[in-house]
Amino acid sequence: MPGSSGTEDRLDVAVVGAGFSGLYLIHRLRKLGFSVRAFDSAGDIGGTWYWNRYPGARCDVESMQYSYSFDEDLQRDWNWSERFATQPEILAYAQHVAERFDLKRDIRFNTTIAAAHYDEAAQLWTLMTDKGEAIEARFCVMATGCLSAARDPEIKGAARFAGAVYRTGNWPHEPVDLSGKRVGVIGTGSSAIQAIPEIARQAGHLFVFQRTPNFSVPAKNAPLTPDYVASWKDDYPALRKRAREETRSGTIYEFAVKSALEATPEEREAEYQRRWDKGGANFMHAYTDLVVDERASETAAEFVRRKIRAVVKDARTAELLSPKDYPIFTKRICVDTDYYATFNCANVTLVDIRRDPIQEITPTGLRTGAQDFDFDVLVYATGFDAMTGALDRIDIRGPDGRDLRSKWAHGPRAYLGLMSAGFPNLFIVTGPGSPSVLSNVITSIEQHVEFITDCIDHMRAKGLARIDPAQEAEDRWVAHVGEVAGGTLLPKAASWYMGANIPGKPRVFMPYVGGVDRYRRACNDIVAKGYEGFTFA
Ligand code: N01
Repeated sequence: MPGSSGTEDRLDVAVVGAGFSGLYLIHRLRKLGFSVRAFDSAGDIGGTWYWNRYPGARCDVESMQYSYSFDEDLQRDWNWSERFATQPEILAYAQHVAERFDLKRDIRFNTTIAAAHYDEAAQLWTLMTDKGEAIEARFCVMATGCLSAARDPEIKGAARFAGAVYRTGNWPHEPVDLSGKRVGVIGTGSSAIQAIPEIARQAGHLFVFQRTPNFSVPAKNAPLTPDYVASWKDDYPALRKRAREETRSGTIYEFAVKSALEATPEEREAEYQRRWDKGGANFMHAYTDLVVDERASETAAEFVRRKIRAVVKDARTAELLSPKDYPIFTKRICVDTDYYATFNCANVTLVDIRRDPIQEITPTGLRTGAQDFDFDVLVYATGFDAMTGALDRIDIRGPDGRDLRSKWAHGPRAYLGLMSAGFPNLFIVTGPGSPSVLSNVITSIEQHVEFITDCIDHMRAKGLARIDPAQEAEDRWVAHVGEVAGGTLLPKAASWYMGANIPGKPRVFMPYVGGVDRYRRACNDIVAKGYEGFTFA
């Protein structure tokens, strides 16, 4: 590749990313005897949990399930303190894993991979860092994450703001003191919904600029009790197996057995209330038809709207916070602590930028059509170029020079979300077309890492140098992903699942809605049939 200023050792596998995918890849590949190195732009491990350090950042999957299951001693030894772990605790867990398995010696930090080109004759990927170094590897695995390309919206005047600017998706590592400050937050997605109550506690005044309200359920977070921990640890292998093989989400919830429309209004009310009181995303599993039937979904949506009206004292603010133009659960459900109640605080103002859009950012705040807002600190909680963004930032080229960006210009195309035809020996962990963001992502990561590493091992055993999905297998899978999504309400929302949050991004439903159980069976079946749909050389 032109511009190269030196070559590292030739690796069996180069891994891009040192989050939960990258860490497990290193561990597994090393155990199989392959040479592997991971590269990450960050200064340390953790991926998403390295960058998203905003106040209030936590996982919305329960700690006992949001962790690796591949090593029984690891899962028994680690002790989570709360039902929903904080970002620092999850990062401490990742550090523990890295130390326990001595993973950091095979990671290069502060290293951004800018390009990856495949040389057919040499059967090698050459990865180019942003500093112009080249790394050669037989296989390249993109462990780049689904929500890792944070984005600032393009708003006129943004560069002129004279105060401090922070981003939830790339929060400073040093403490940020917001006490007494006037703060403006743009965005009301999961990140903002977690950050807003915490920021409101410190700020002199907080302006929340909301374009689209989100549905949020209470976390009811609490310290874990020894009994609850024991109920998991005593049966961890079986419970993990169940989560992997028998659930759609890779997480054990109380799964519904009945349609919302078959239940009486009184039964529904009691069931929604029971789940609301228990807290967390378990709420969305109350009935079987909540993501497939709009009338069923509306019963859950109206329950949440009534809760908002009951909590938020100002009726106009309550109405603004109540989503009405998309079915509940078609955007990722948010899980909060005190979000709606925060709008009762005298120092918090909700600004409806749907009706009165932001015109520009000014040196002292921002201006909508009707009003000027002055603040000292601006927080972008404006989300990510999800699922494809991190890959799009790398110049990935196959043997014929064709780049992945052009191939995916009308939407991502990948067989099982794992490989894209025309890009041999290039794997993607939790790529578009896999359950990924619709699941407990660590469950999905483990399954993908195991598939990929087993495949590379299989190739070594059979003396095979090159794997590429067949175009027709990929086309069939992409059509299947679309069909399954089309059978649900999910494509009805302008969500990041659909690419709708990025101007100009094709509107394609990207994750696989079929469930991790069904997806895993499909993968296993394909392997059992000699990697059906893949071509080897
Ligand atoms: O991002 P989002 P996020 N002008 O895209 C608004 C995971 N996550 O970082 O909807 C004004 O959801 C945008 O408005 P609209 C989780 O999967 C998990 O919050 O486009 N506003 C929206 O309100 C989640 O779904 C956890 O109208 C603009 C917000 O910014 C995913 O990450 C915690 C705008 C973006 O919301 C992403 O969540 C946090 C503009 N130009 C995140 N552009 C947990 O595990 C965007 N917005 C708990």
